[in-house]
Amino acid sequence: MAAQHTILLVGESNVGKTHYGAQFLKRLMVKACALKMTGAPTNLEAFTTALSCLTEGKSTDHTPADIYVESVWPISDESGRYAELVWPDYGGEQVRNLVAQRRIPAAWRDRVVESTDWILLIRLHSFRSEEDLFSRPLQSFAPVEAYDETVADELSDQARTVELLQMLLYLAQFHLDRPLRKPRLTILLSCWDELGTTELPADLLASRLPMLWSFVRSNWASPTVIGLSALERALDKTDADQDYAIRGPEEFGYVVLPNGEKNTDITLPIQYLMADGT
Ligand SMILES: Nc1nc2c(ncn2[C@@H]2O[C@H](COP(=O)(O)OP(=O)(O)OP(=O)(O)O)[C@@H](O)[C@H]2O)c(=O)[nH]1
Ligand SMILES: [Mg+2]
Repeated sequence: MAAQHTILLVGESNVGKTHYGAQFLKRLMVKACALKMTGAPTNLEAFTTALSCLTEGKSTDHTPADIYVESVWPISDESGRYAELVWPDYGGEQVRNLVAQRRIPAAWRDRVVESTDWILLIRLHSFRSEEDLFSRPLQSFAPVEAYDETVADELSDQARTVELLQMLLYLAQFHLDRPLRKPRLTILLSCWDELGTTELPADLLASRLPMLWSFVRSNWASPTVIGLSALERALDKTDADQDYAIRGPEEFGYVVLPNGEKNTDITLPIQYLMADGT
């Protein structure tokens, strides 16, 4: 029987959700990964534009803010486990609005409750890391001078991400008296190629976003942090990358596994979730 893996793929605008979805699908279609497509995928429309742009060596557009679509891909892994992967694509503003408006649309609540696995995409390169308690020594906080209300009202990117997880956990009504095993949490540090680092993904997250990392580790039994470069390099919307056009987009992209090993199979984060049972 096919286990259903409904992925709650959470990421704000511009973190790389659409390009990862398209590259993942392309790998499945040309069989360039350990996962196999075992039946007909549905709702591929969400990714067809992205797929044709990538084939030409171009990047695709921002997903409109009001769009939410789910594509269903029947897959199996090398040990014969089956799953139906429900992969969403949507405009990332929706995620930002959840926190900003403190209101959860009913459709998002259902998604949270029904999801089996949570994947959070964070693009560290575009994270603003303001000075806060976690980035400077304590003594530099005193004395308090001018209090700038315009700045004070706005959460830092890091605080907003913690707030988001907090809201999702509350919605799903988990008992947090013990670290969670289900849903599993995978954090993908997207556009890894931009970071130019050799650090382990979890170490990088811990040093760049210590408050988020501490929150995650105290609420999940075994969170996984993986570096993801779905494209391997920056692409332009109009100026085609010849290597892509010649070799095909499936020749590009990699993940950096928790132990630091680089692997070109960008479906590995999902294989891990499948191997862990349902
Ligand atoms: N360098 C690099 N750029 C990437 C990578 N993945 C995506 N990008 C770029 O990042 C930008 C955002 O990617 P999208 O996939 O459109 O992001 P999104 O999360 O779908 O954004 P919304 O649709 O606005 O929610 C695009 O300009 C991509 O070309 C990557 O692995 N490396
Ligand atoms: Mg998108």
